[in-house]
Amino acid sequence: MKKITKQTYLNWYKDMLFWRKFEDKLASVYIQQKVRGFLHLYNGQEAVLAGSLHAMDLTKDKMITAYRNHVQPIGMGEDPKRVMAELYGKATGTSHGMGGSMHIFSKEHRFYGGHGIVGGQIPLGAGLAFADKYKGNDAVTLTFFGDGAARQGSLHETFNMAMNWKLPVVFIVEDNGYAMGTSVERTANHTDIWKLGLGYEMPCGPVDGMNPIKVAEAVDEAIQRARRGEGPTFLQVKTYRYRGHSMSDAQHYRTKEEVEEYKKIDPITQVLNVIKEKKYATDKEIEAMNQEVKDLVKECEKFAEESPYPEINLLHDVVYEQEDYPFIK
Ligand SMILES: Cc1ncc(C[n+]2csc(CCOP(=O)(O)OP(=O)(O)O)c2C)c(N)n1
Ligand SMILES: [Mg+2]
Repeated sequence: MKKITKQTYLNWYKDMLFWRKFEDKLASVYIQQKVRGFLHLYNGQEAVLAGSLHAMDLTKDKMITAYRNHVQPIGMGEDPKRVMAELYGKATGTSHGMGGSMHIFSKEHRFYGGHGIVGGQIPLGAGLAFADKYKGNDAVTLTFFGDGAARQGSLHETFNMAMNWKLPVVFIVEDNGYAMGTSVERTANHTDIWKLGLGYEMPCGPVDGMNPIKVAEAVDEAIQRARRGEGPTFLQVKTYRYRGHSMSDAQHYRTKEEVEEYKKIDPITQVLNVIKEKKYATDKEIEAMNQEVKDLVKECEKFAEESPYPEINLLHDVVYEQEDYPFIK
């Protein structure tokens, strides 16, 4: 694995803080109805992404996830201004403003969405990996999904085929404890989701998802296994989301105390504590990073605010059309 250095910690701090503040901004402009539709935020889960990105080769590896998908493309290299503009429904967005919150996509940076159908991306992730294996590309696909999605039947069909064909894919369940308001405890007779891999003899296990180092180590091992041609791995990464499922969630299913407990092991605080302990940055340098993050979020907001809406004619460009389609007159 790439060494975890002082620079890694500083990058993790700045990136995770930016992702969090970027989404805090989204929450506030959502209330002002500048962003419409659904909005599922990632606050609290940042270490899963930070650790995974550290283990990936960003020149070739791929990523696919569900609808909690605003910061992953940024991590993969997409311009955050374009992501913010997409959420505003503006023409400068990643899909010209026609996808919106749940459908961020960046083929250029190998980020394949952004999927609203729970678990829909599990077979798609295996499909991306199949294509790479078929074409002889040395790439691995990281397929993320939630604890709720892990209970979809398509997971089993996908796991079977992925193991049978030894596809270069890493399946990562981001277990944030809840599927909307339904806790993991309520949907199965045990909470060790990683054990679903055992039935397929797929290497699998649990991971501490509040610590980017733990995530990086586990994902690195899985990626190396896939690169050696030994097939998939299934990781249950235990994490937590601080905000509601989506913006309209009264959160009656959990206590404030529970949220506060997780904030004590917040990934950003954990990384900042190491930076302070090891004197990787002075208070002044940390303050400068905080300011840089604030400025960048502002820049994204300004870009989205000032961008135009797409031309109405663009709508026709994204509708499938085939003149000789045989089934309609
Ligand atoms: C097939 C399908 N069923 C139901 C829904 C409604 N739905 C949207 S999100 C969600 C919960 C999924 O929870 P989880 O997989 O744990 O992901 P998280 O939101 O926690 O990231 C449900 C049931 C849906 N979008 N698609
Ligand atoms: Mg969940």
